[in-house]
Amino acid sequence: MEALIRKSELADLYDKVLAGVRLSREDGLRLYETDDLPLVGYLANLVRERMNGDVAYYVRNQHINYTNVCNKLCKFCSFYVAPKDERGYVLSPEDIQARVLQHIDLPITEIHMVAGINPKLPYQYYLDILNAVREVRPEVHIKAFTMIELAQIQRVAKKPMRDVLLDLKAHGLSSLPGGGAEVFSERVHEDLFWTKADSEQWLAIARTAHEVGLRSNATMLYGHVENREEKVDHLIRLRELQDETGGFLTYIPLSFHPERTELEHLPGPTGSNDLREVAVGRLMLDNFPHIKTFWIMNTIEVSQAALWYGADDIDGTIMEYEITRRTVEETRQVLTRSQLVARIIEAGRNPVERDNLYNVVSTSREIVPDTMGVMS
Ligand code: V47
Repeated sequence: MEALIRKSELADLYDKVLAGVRLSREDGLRLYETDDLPLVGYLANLVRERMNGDVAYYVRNQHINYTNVCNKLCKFCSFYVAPKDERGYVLSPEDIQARVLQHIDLPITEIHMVAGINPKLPYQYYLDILNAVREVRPEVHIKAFTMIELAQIQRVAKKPMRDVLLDLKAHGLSSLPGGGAEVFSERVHEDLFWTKADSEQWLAIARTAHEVGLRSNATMLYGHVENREEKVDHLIRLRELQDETGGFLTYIPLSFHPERTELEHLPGPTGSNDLREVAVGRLMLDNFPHIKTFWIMNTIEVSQAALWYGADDIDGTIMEYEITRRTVEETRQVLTRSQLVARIIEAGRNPVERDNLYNVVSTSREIVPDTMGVMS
């Protein structure tokens, strides 16, 4: 293997990776351009194993999307409906409690709560829905509100972002998800999501969150109209902010699903694209502790391979994921703990259940047969 790599076009990157030298913008472009995807994966796996050994993290989590009403009209999104559309919904604090109570018997450690930008919701609503979760499930970590939602929450709060974040924290917010970053490019912003906060604002909100002690994730949505330069730029800007704050936990490349969006004519990413994004993310983001392959978007099959291409986290059990469901009816996308553990073991990795902040919850390899759809 060593001899083969020495003869390859990426030999100099191999030396850098072995020596722990940071990869440059030019290196990032070469990782996207090379045909030798297995070698990119091999390099990413060296970093992955150095940072996280053979562990593949997963979490028992529940997703709740509190409203589908959104005034941002992003071309890549199939989830939203415009304000005044009769299909719009808003979950009340009581509805949210009912959703949480549906799964109260399961040892869920994280609730992931995000939604559209609904201009009708007052500041108090956001505090109330955090309280609502905390009342019925006080021990659970609440990961909620993307930087885009936070920009809206600040708008209705009419307070400095720092104070808003401290309020939300006092009401039970424990970390922030990574959504809403899309691709940090003025060109793509103008084309696909021009009404939404741009890269400067996204990064500024993340900085403030990290400063008040809220850890966050970061994403990049790929496979639509972006180009390689824009993706490398995105990764470098995330890396620079991480150098400053150290507040990012996980990077999650998000595989674009064109179905039922304004970009339905696009083919969307392939499995090879998905693996490359995981690998390039691992190699460029040398200061991010974790890289996640989000199995709902990447499929569990590609995610198994991604565990050898730089990913050390596969996300979770996820009940009812609405953002990229294939049809309106199909909202229930679930793998039980046993199914996730079995898939991780089959992929040759060591399953570790984590909480929101990567504290180890369980290292059990027990696989309980799934009876009648009951989670185990
Ligand atoms: O911000 C929207 C993306 C994001 C589509 O932090 C789409 O642990 C694909 O950020 N095809 C929300 N993606 C999801 C997200 C996330 C998911 C899992 C874990 C975490 C985490 C964060 O989904 C949005 C947007 O970038 N998105 N539409 C689509 N058609």
